[in-house]
Amino acid sequence: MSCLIKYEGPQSTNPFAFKYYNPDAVVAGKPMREQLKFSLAWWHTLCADGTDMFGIGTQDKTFGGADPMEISKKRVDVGFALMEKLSIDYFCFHDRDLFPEDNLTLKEFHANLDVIVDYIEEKMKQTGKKLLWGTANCFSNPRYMNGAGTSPHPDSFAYAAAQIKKAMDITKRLGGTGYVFWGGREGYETLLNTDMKLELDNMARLLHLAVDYAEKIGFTGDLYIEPKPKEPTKHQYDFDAATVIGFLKTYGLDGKIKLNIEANHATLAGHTFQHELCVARINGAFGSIDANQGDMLLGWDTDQFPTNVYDAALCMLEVLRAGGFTNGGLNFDAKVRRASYQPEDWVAAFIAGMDTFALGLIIADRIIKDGRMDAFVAERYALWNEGIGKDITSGKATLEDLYNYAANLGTVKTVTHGGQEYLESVMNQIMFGMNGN
Ligand code: XUL
Ligand code: CO
Repeated sequence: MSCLIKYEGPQSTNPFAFKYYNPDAVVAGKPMREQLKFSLAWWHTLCADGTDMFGIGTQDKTFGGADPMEISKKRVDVGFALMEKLSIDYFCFHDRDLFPEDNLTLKEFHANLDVIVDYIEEKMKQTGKKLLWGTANCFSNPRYMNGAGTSPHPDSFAYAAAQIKKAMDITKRLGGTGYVFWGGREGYETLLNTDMKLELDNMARLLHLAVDYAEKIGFTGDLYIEPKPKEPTKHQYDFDAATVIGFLKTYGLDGKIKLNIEANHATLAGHTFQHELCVARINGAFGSIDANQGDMLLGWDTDQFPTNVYDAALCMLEVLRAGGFTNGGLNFDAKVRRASYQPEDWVAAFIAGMDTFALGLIIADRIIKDGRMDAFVAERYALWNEGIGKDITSGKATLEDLYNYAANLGTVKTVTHGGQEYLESVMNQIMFGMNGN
């Protein structure tokens, strides 16, 4: 585990070297490590053991520990060693990832959590690793079978509030720059038993309480909702970026909560990753990213390590257009396949994901510098800067004006062309380089 994964360049065939991720190389004005801000997800990397609906775990994540406290500390040791080895600067966690809640009372659970947080704080001081965001798992325990903020039972709501308070305290204490709300079971299975209005009002109440508390304790990071359309519930309230933005506006939470966009959640919603990022960006709600990918032949959240360079390039294009990350980053909310049970597989998975996003960044920077895509789009919409186009965007033209204008146009059969195929070939040329490499 100990030796560092180094950048060896695109010619290298060493499985344990970066081919494209060169942490200190400057791309688009900043070193790659600052542009990409990679983060390790505690739950997948240090807890998930490959268990699925059809079989027990294939990967030992006890790391030689015997009891929950020892296992939790070993996870901290391995997590920090892995971050060091891979030059990953950040990590993310759910409260339950740090210590298993099992059948403990809230007080017992939090007392154990404090021991682990002390241990993590010490490791952070030694290594300089940082917390990207924290969150509370308000979906796994049976008390959340109907949701947390949207449960018909107030005890579920109160318990979730308590978990969120503690997870925010920990996030603040560890200097985290973000806090995520993923509405795990905030949704419904059937409207036959559901009061949708009350559930949505209550979800907003819980978020308002959290926003107020973050302000009260002086948490200066960003708060994010992570949209997801389905799984675990059939109909999740945080369906996609547009739905969440509408919800935030309805309940006076816009400007207070941004978005954490996950690639696999985007595709589950029938969107591209780029679409979701673009919706977030143009609404001033772009915050952070859960980097992974789904499988187009499967309809569920496979959380695979991202290896699709095309998608990563379009993602990084949106990130650069948003001005880059501020408090957010690229969190690998991704797990290896069940048969990738060896620690070498886990390292290789991160190398694949990090190289993919390094390539994505390099290509996105090239797209911007090349200028043909932006010039094409500017030209396509140029008529909005003059004549009737300008009268419409400036608010000068009335409906009657437009009637009179249109009445004089005669038949209109051809307008602006799309040029999609041309742009797709430009994209290929930029991806593979003007010299074919
Ligand atoms: C679930 C998911 C979560 C959130 C944090 O699909 O993405 O791990 O990222 O709760
Ligand atoms: Co996620």
